Amino acid sequence: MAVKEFLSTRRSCTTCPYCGVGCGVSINREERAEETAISVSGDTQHPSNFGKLCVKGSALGETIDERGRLLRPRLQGEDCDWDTALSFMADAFKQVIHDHGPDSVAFYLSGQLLTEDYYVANKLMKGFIGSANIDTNSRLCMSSAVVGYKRAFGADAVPCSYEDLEHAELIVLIGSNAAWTHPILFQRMQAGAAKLIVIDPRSSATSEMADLHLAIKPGTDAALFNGLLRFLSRHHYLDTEYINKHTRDFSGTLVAAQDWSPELTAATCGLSIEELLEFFQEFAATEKTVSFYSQGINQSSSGSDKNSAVINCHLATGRVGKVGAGPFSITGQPNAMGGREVGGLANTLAAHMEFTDQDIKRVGRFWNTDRVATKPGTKAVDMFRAVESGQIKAIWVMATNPAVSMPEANRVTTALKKCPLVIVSDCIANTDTARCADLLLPATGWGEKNGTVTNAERRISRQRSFLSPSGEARHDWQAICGLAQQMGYGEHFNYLHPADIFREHAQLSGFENNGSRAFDISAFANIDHSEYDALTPVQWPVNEEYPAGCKRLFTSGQFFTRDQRARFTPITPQSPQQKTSENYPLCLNTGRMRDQWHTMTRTGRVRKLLDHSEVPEIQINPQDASSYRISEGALIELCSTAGKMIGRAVMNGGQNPGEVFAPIHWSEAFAQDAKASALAASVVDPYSGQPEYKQIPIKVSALAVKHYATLICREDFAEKLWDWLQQATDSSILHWYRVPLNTGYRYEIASSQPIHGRELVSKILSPEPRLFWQQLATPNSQRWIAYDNALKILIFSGKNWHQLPSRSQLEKYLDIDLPESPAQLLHPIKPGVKIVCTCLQVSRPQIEDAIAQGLNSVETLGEVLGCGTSCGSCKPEIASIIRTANASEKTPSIAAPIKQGSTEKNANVQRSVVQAFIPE
Ligand SMILES: Nc1nc2c(c(=O)[nH]1)N[C@H]1C(S)=C(S)[C@@H](COP(=O)(O)OP(=O)(O)OC[C@H]3O[C@@H](n4cnc5c(=O)[nH]c(N)nc54)[C@H](O)[C@@H]3O)O[C@H]1N2
Ligand SMILES: Nc1nc2c(c(=O)[nH]1)N[C@H]1C(S)=C(S)[C@@H](COP(=O)(O)OP(=O)(O)OC[C@H]3O[C@@H](n4cnc5c(=O)[nH]c(N)nc54)[C@H](O)[C@@H]3O)O[C@H]1N2
Ligand code: SF4
Ligand SMILES: [Mo]
Repeated sequence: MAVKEFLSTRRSCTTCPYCGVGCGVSINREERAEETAISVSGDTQHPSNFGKLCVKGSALGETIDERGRLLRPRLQGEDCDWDTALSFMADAFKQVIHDHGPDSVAFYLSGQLLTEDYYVANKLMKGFIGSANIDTNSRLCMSSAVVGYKRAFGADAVPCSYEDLEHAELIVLIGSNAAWTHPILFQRMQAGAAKLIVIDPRSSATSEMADLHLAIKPGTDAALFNGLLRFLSRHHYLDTEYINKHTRDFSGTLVAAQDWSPELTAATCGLSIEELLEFFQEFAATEKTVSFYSQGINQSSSGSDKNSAVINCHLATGRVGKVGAGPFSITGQPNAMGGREVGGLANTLAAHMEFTDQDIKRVGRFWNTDRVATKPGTKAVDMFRAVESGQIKAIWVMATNPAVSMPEANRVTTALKKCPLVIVSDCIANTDTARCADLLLPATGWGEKNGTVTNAERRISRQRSFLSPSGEARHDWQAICGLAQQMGYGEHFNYLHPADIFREHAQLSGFENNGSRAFDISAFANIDHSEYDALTPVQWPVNEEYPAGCKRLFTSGQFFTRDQRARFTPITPQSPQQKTSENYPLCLNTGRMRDQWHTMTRTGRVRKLLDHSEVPEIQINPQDASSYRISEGALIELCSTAGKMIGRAVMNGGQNPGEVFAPIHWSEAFAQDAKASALAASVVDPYSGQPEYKQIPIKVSALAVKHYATLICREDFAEKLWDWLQQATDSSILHWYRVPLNTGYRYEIASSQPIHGRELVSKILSPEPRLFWQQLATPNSQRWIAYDNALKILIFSGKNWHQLPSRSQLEKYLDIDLPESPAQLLHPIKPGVKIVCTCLQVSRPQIEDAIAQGLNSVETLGEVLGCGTSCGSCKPEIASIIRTANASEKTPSIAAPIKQGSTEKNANVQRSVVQAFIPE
């Protein structure tokens, strides 16, 4: 990737901005011909990844160009300068607060902010505006885990280290698809010797690699762990000494679990007694057990209790704070943990302090303010409800895309559009949330930002800037301090560098702490700029007791409760609040794909990351598909009480009948009606406020598509086409999605009417630019090409999706010189293929061929084809293809591979006359 202004001289070390693994990234500057280029590789010195990167991390270099970036502030749709933006904002905030009080304003933040951004945002809202209406997308992600830890340990503190995954003899993955979502950690697990047990209703890349997969009924994890607790007690696996010495409330908790016999538990969870007992035995007998859990239990209307149910089993066996053992909640975002440290959640104050009189006064003393908020603010779902009802009149959304990711996403979008003042800070211009903004503020992105993040094992690492800001983008902390200054709080926000903020954050963590709060990095209370620049990754606490950081917490069995004992929590398992019914008979599970990050604002720009899955693929059991008359690859519509979503059906025998899986990544910026969160009702856990995203009752039907079209075009037409499609003036368009290419876009359109390419384009581009058109008609398809001195638009339409040409081949036409006879480009092309290894572009058919020739292991396939030898993220999928191939030698497979592209080679194509249109 060629870059303009590279800040450091040669090599620079930073941290990946995606998942909570927090891999170290090494940036190398290379001088090539007349340009500076950078290359990205894993930082071999970083203790989280030791030089490895997954596919998303490896593609970071392709996300840093300016295409699609928001480059200057925009007020009511017009560019403006920062002074105008900040004074507009300050005046509006002051006016709203004056008229309606501090709780009429809100900040909605993100686990993708740096700690320094987060710290000043929290200080401004809770310390000076005087409201706690500041919440974050971590509410959707980690808040049930926070409740679980606080209940048990008296602090939001993760006991384990990544190293424990290597020391463990058993790893129980509960509601985690780590092979895709925490790939480098998953590789570390596999490098160790631990047995893997996966608890997940569906088969995933992770369960493919497991020794035992418990495909439980959705939402039944609490019953499973209550059953385990009872089993541990009945079969004398309790660590009674630990329970007596270091915990409280055990007997009541055991009583609550008494009814959960293996029979009842197995029936509730939909498991056989044998598999249930196998899990119980393994857990009971393996001292070194790590439970590794994530959204499968967090995103639940009883997520807090599910977290507690898991932790109960660890306390009961004394498996906390020991090498290779512990309850390990795994954070999703790169700085979810940092947000929890500074007080990004509406119900905590700052530096692990709460809304108690003592803490409110303490924070007030430290910040030198008498305006500290005195009560918790609104949690995310309530916050957007308050925006809807008009209680909140001004909201600043930063580094998150709630119009896509919140439950009832369409309702949230409408609420934002209605809200008198919406400010959105993002590095990308055209997000669904940005389109609701009155004021858009350009933020620096990864590579430009400078600060710290804390990963899932409490490890603080530096994100370092190696590029100058794009356009007029500013760091988020600068924008926040800019507002604070204009609002009259300047002396409290006069930081010159993120190191100044980090130092204050470290001082607050140690302020009147005396061992009472887990989060303590007071060893950095005097850190200067050069020490901050040189900071190496370190796990908190970092204080007098642990000057070099601390790997494992609670090793002495002492916790942050008043009596230093951990607490058991009695659990009564609850079923999901959203229940299937006659009208909504299927249970929708939503989650992540391997190569995309959330709402795709960054990963969606990298062409090769779309190869793995370029459209929302909805996984459905073949039995369900046949009862709803859905065929492989058909466009289907999912409807819930809250909304609808469209995607492409993928038959998957690893998906239980009655259950459907949809990816969360697509937004209006990429496809029509493709937001999974539009389907989720705003049902939340009563303690954490985290939404129930994993069990959404839906119905499904096939779209009545009569015609399909593939359209390749250059950038200049793409945006107009997008605007037109978004306004949906043509009711015959049933669905569209777009794929960003290197030099343009590809659109896929499904319609209830025949699609005439030239007419379609003339509707959109009026007046139509002077282009030359040529058309080719075959029995199965209509094709058009438009060009001047280069190819501008290419359209293939037809009745059968499978008969449209290879998209990847078509895309290449944008990068070649126009042939002398442009109509040549209308001729048939070979079918497209599914890419499995994104790094080395190895396709599924290539792998299948090689297996047929006798290469029967991931390693040998890697040696011959190269697949899986770069980042390794695709290895579970390769293993699964080998298994499918081996199984299909015996029986026909139910999980049919996805077929793309045409079978035109065999079709009897009769060419009709090529007509040339030349505009007057
Ligand atoms: N590639 C990629 N990686 C990511 C992200 C991304 O966007 N893309 N996002 C990051 C973020 S922010 C997060 S929070 C993490 C999330 O990481 P994960 O939690 O691993 O990801 P999900 O796909 O949301 O869900 C995990 C699994 O929970 C299962 N599940 C659903 N219902 C239940 C249930 O009732 N019980 C159990 N036991 N399991 C259930 C789902 O089938 C799914 O396989 O990923 C992080 N990593
Ligand atoms: N149905 C369903 N919905 C879900 C989930 C689910 O499993 N199912 N998972 C939930 C979870 S766990 C999460 S974490 C959320 C994620 O959902 P979001 O947070 O809404 O998704 P992102 O795409 O990560 O949004 C981040 C935005 O910040 C921008 N950005 C990136 N870096 C910066 C920066 O430094 N500064 C600024 N100002 N902007 C920046 C990006 O361009 C992007 O627009 O989705 C939640 N929603
Ligand atoms: S596992 Fe991948 S996405 Fe996560 S931090 Fe490492 S490189 Fe980034
Ligand atoms: Mo998340």
